[in-house]
Amino acid sequence: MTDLKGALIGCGFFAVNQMHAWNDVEGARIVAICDRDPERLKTVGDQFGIERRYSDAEALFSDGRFDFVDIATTVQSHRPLVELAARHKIAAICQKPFAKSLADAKAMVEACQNAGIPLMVHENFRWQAPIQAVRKALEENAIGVPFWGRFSFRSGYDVFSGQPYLAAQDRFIIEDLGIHTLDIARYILGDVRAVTARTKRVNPKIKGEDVATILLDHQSGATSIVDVSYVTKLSREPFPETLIELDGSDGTIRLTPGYQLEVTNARGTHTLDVSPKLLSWASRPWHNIQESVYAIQQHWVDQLKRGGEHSTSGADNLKTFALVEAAYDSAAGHLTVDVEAML
Ligand code: NAD
Ligand code: 89V
Repeated sequence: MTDLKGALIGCGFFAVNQMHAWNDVEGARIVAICDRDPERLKTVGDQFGIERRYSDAEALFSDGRFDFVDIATTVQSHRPLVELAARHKIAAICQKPFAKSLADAKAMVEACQNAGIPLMVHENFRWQAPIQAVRKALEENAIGVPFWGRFSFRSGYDVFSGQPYLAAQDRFIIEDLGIHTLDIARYILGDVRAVTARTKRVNPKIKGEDVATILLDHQSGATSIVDVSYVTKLSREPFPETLIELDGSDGTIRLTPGYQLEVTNARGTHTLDVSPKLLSWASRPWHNIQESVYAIQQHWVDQLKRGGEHSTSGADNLKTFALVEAAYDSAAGHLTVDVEAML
């Protein structure tokens, strides 16, 4: 079968990982790129040998000759670009955060459904090797029925050096990072009924919140805590590891720093090294995220070819995005938010 042809829009900080991953993915290649910043367009075009270059997305779509689009711009442009893809009936991947609001996200899903095109949100964290290993242990019934969980990302890493725009956003850690952690919580313990959250800004140099503690009531009856911080200075900086604790009817799972998976049950305690691979183009400590970029992009191609639903389809991601909005509403009003009523 011939390779699917892709076009990538947004040649910024993170898109370089996506371009490297497209080189590794089987069954697809990038044939055109677009960025309104000429320097970024040139840098990425030269680095990856892409000749078809556009400064305007409308011109890219008018020229066509590609099967899917990979939207790697920041959130402000996600809705117009996804709707542009829908108008041209081109299958689309859209980076997280999917949209500025749940209303926008719902409109984007509807536009793609009406156009009959697949839409996947690039929500890659659930594709990290350690997260997949936790899910596998649960599926193998290693701890029985889980009734409690904690999904924790606490770091002092200077995330603003690579992504300076994050310091200027009214909403920061839940919208940018917590969105991944909330998605992992859903992926591991299932959909959520209600959210209660508290937030704080500790770093005086940024605009949004950099600490959040979120209590989730899952539909299964399990309870979990998602806690995220970018102002936590530890003896060993764990960025970008998500740590997990799960208690089940027959045992416990702990994903501990250094990518160690500890499973305790009637058979005793077994510890497994679930470290991500260091891909040829990857660099520590980002290799965990970089490997998951490759994994989600391969999944995109595999599901497109077999006509299957994507794990983080637009429709699926509405349920994660609702948790983000619910967390902000809960923190602002000091109330518990009914998530099901939002969907
Ligand atoms: P960036 O600002 O470095 O890059 C965005 C690029 O898009 C810029 O070069 C900009 O000129 C271009 N652009 C914006 N609007 C455009 C438009 N309408 N047409 C053409 N070009 C346009 O941002 P970034 O840090 O690379 O982040 C991009 C997205 O990736 C964000 O949504 C961010 O949240 C997400 N991200 C995801 C992960 C992850 O692990 N999934 C990690 C980092 C960033
Ligand atoms: O996913 C993101 O958008 C990034 C990072 C992984 C650093 O939080 O901001």
